[in-house]
Amino acid sequence: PKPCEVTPAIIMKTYACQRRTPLKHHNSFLTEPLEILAENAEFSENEGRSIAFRRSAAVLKALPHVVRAMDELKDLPCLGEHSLRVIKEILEDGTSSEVESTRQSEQFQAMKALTGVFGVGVRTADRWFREGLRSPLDLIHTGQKLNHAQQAGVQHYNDLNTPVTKKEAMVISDIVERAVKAVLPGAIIILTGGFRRGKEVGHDVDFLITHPEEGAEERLMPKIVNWLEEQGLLLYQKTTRNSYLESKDGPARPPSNMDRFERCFSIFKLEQSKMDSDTQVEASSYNSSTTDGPEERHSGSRWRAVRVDLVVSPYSQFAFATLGWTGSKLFERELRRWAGQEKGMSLSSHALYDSKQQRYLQANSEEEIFAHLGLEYIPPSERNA
Ligand code: DCP
Ligand code: MG
Repeated sequence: PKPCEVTPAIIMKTYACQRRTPLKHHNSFLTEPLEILAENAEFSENEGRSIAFRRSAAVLKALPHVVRAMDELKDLPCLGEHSLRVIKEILEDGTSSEVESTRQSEQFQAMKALTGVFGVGVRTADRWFREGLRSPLDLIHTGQKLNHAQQAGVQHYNDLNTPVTKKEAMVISDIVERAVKAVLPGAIIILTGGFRRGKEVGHDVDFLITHPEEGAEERLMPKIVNWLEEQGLLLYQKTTRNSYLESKDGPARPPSNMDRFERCFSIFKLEQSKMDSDTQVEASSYNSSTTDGPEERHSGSRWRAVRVDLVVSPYSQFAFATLGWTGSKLFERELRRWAGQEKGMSLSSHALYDSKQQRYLQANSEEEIFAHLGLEYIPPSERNA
């Protein structure tokens, strides 16, 4: 597809990975409603529809100005009929009736509340919804059978749905750095995910860990986890082993978008200093339905639960892992789509395979991967598609 000219000055490329998308943009009044529809489509497992809304929103995020009229959109890519209808309604009336009725619907609200429990996916939430459950408290009251992750998810529901601040992410960075350096000197740790893109808050904190000596990182996670557990810093953890080497399912692309690194899904117990905890106590009393904690949370809370993802990568895959874990999710998806559809290549968080040359392309940096893909380098702060 050809890029389209909007005004003489603006060229909007088709793929989100060809564009710079800053964190703060001019059209939240349009992108937020479109993302509600995307989320609702995900709740009904309609992936195509959800991606279409997300791509529309991403185009508007990349515009350098506020959209005021429909004719400003006529040459932009990715805006489907349905998205255009929603945008038109918002420009004319200030709101979209479809978006507002979705937002108010019992199903959307229940799915949002139930998938907001750590360890609960769309399938499970939908089954519960059809059984008449509407909230995490309903799970407790009806005595639903929950796995360990979900039990932790219900127990720490309020904390885990309170955005993690940059400051909290930095405190956790220090802890993770201490843990990793204690069990493997010389290891490299980077903060990835939304915080690497410059976000001020996140739903979790993501770290990628490697070591310059290939192989030194093998089976590292259990050691990190032991160290953290000995210090009493973990409320929950589940470690999965690296299955990339053993996997025989072909070049670069695992069956799902999930990668196969050694990984730990965890919930940290984050101690809060006296000063911070005063504001935190106020914040948690503000959340009405409390399911949190064995400890007294409203009077004497000195800690909060925070979701932390740890990923260990071999050094040779580190650039791919860094690119794959920095996001945004749509940016990642668009990178893989670009690689496949435009370049005949297959990109994952482990490797880049060139089907024409029938070989893997090595890279030591994100810049080299963009170059292999024939893309202009986009820094993390501009990957907020
Ligand atoms: N990622 C991905 N596909 C997945 C899971 C993760 O592409 N199925 C990548 C892109 C994400 C990054 O990993 O940006 C981290 O995932 P998060 O869910 O933590 O997303 P963010 O960190 O971007 O946002 P949040 O602030 O919600 O944590
Ligand atoms: Mg994250």
